[in-house]
Amino acid sequence: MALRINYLASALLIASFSPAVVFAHAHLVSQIPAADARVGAAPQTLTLRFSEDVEPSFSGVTLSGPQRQKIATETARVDPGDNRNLIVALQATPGVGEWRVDWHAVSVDGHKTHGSYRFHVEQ
Ligand SMILES: [Cu+2]
Repeated sequence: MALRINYLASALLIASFSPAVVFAHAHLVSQIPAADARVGAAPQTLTLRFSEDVEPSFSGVTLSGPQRQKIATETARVDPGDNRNLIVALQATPGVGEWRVDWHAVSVDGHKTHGSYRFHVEQ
């Protein structure tokens, strides 16, 4: 009986310390450039901030331009100190116009999420 109670207590303790593993999906919280932003300087990298830690090797973006041209990206990585920040370096500079970011992410609990947003590069 004591053993069983210990087991339950341990399970509860583990659950209370790892809510991300138990519940969470990685939802996009914010991004740089921000969704619907009009930026004067074209970005060299995209930073996507998620609600949970993400696995960079299973997460990334597709960047599509005003003429549906695509800009290739480097392999996605995360901030060394914060696995909620996905950082994607661009292999070329986006020109003037509206750009669409289609993102996909896998959180540390293995769940997949995806979505898209746009930003605008001004002259
Ligand atoms: Cu999840």
